[in-house]
Amino acid sequence: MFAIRGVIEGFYGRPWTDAQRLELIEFVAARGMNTFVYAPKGDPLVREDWREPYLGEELTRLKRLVDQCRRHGVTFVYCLSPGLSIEYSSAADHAALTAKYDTVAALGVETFGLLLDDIPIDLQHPADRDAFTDLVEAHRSLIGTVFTHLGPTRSLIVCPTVYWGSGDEDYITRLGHGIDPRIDLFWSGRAICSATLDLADAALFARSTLRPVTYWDNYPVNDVAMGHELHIGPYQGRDRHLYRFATGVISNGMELFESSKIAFATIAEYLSAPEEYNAEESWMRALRDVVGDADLAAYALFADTVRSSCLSAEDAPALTRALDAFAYGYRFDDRHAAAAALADVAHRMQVAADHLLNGPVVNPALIAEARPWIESFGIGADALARVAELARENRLETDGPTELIGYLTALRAANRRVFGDLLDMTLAELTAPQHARHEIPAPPRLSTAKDAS
Ligand code: LTM
Repeated sequence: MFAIRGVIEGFYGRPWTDAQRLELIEFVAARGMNTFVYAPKGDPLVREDWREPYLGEELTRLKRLVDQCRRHGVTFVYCLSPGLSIEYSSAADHAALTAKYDTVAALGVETFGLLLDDIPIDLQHPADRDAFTDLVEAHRSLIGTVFTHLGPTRSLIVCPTVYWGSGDEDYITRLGHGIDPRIDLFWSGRAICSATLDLADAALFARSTLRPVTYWDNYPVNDVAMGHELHIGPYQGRDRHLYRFATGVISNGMELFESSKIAFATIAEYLSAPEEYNAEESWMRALRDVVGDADLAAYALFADTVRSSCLSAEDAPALTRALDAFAYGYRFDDRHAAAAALADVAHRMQVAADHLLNGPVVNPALIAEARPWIESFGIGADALARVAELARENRLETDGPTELIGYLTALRAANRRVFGDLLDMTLAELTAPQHARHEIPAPPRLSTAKDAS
């Protein structure tokens, strides 16, 4: 198993509530994870206003999280992200930074993060340009100061500014060679959101930086340009032997707290037993775990059409097969049988959408978060039912363009990535003659890792 198994609240957007964090710590601990990294980009005391001290209620809130972690055997990692404004050569800034760590250390925290991601790569302060040749030198100096200050009984993990890529870039290599080998480094793999985490990359990273990688895995996070995606698909593409080359994996969550639990539950299984891990089987267990037995069939049907993410090349596998069969049957075989089979698929989807949207459901918070995607799923189901009906009545070519255009327009306007490109392409083809007469917004596409930075 991996030594470090956990979750990072490290996304842009509205941070989780304290009640959610307390629940999360219990949730992940019960599933074998052992680390919670506190690093919300939207908490001003962590990033924008990192110099501001913790006072009163803010400190009490943090203490509750620390205590919850202790109760559940989870390591609480407290992070600061000073890189937007810090003057690397300033003694006053060093004092502000270490004082803030000291306040948190007084709560019993022993593991700290210094996050230097998403900051300017050029030194901004004139004094820093005089003091250091470049960012690497400034970072080596700052990391050394913090590590020395924390002392030998505390641990430090750093997120470098170049936290993805080949693993042997000049910045990361020089950084690794210039900091104490006991300091851990986060890395997100080949890309910001990496389709695969590979042994060869991990080995190269270790050789370049003189330490094994600690993965900051940007899944299921869906912030910034990924907001139209809902990352509830299987956790896959991670080598089953990665634990031999990496200290661990920390999964970056979505602002959508309940939905993130699906990923966390299946990631917890991978991290505890990577060699036995089966992505699809684990995913089903995670769905059952979070969704509940009563709604599993409906939610699983929906979730199978919402697989799009950096991890998945498949958008909606079951529906892809159904539409392939329909297209073949309609054109080359028994047209009415093809229409009947598609009508059956569409009906099951309509029933599932109706059940999820109109309840009652076991986990209402989960369904509330996913509602916009489930609504698009419902529109898609209705569109497919109409396709089947038109096909049965031999009107698909004649009336399809006018009768189906509304569904396509509604799906594009909703801008929620359901069915990947599959249904959009199907409806666009069936309605092609109507396009000139309607202003149809461009379809939402899968965001790229670059979009997400
Ligand atoms: O991934 C890292 C190290 N930093 C940020 C995250 O805070 C953000 O959540 C992800 C996904 O957008 N990308 C980043 O660059």
